[in-house]
Amino acid sequence: MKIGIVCYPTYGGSGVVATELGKALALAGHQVHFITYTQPPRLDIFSENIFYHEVSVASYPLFEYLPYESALASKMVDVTINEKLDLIHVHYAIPHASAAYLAKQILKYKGIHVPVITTLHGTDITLVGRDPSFEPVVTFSINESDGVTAVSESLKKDTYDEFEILSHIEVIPNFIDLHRFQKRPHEHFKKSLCPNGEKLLMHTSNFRAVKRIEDVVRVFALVRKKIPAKLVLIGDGPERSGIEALCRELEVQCDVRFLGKMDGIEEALSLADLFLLTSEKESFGLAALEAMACEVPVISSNAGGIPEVNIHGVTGYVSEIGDVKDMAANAIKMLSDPTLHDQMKANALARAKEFDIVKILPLYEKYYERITSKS
Ligand code: GMT
Repeated sequence: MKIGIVCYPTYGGSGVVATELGKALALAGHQVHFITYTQPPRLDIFSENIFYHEVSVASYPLFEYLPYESALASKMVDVTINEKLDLIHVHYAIPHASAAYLAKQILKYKGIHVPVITTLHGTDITLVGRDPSFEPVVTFSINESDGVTAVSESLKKDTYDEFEILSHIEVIPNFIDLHRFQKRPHEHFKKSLCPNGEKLLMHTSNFRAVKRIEDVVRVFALVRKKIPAKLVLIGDGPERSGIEALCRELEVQCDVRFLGKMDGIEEALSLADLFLLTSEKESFGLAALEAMACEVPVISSNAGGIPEVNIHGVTGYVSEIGDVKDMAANAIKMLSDPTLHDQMKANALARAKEFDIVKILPLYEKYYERITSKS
């Protein structure tokens, strides 16, 4: 098939899922056309089946806000006509689903029909999409999509609860490339971070408020009172300086390292003894799955779809959002019992294997066939 993929070119989340899906589809023989405003970070390979179309928005003194959605719709029209796309798959509803609707209407006037599939990723529904400034457009463009998928059962439920959705939502969970995400022995690096054999706790995210990174630091401070430990925080974003201040306030700053945005995140994850994901909202928790694939058990909140990935008492522990005492108690229990810790590492890997891209890719291919043959 010839598939257009529209996404945000981000380091994590929906952008990574869309990029990795496109790469896997290309490997499976499909022709994949990425349509974004800049090259996605993980689109770093050469493949005869991958094409990249940049959306550029012409600026004009009148524009206080650049009309990206119009430029995106125009680019979708152009790519669909010239590359003869069979399907457009947009990731993250805002503004991709409504831009796709516009493109579809324009193409209809030209006698071309192209089905649109929208994949909902999380904050497009649970946070931003609910805002009155977006809600009517989100509802409309979801209902007008030929196919809609959500990355977890929890997100599907939230979508039906929050919006007046008339169409069926298919759950296709996120996935992992187990060749890339696997434990790699880097003992020398671990030794430089934890010279006295301290336990290494880790968190990766975009440092937005919704991640509740203050809970990560508070859990760490409680663990460190009982067990020698270090904390590594990977990523960057608006909450970073507040988190640095909290580390100083709790007097843990000398045991916390901020590594910023990293490309080879799997190298760092391989060093961790435990991964923390304390989010207030999380439709899936791809970061937790990446850690689990590197044999790292997860201490998490019970937000959204996290419990569909991290199984309480098996691959780690799940606590109520904000219950830092329970999270710390679980972390201490796991880290002070080597047998339990080893079992949870093995369980984490076994669970990650259930989300192997090799298993999930055919679900998307079948869904594509279903939607294109129906419309
Ligand atoms: O986590 C973020 O804030 C980024 C966000 C995105 O849209 O890129 O991630 C969402 O999509 C990911 C991929 O499907 C999910 O794994 C994340 O759980 C989800 N984030 C939230 O729901 C907050």
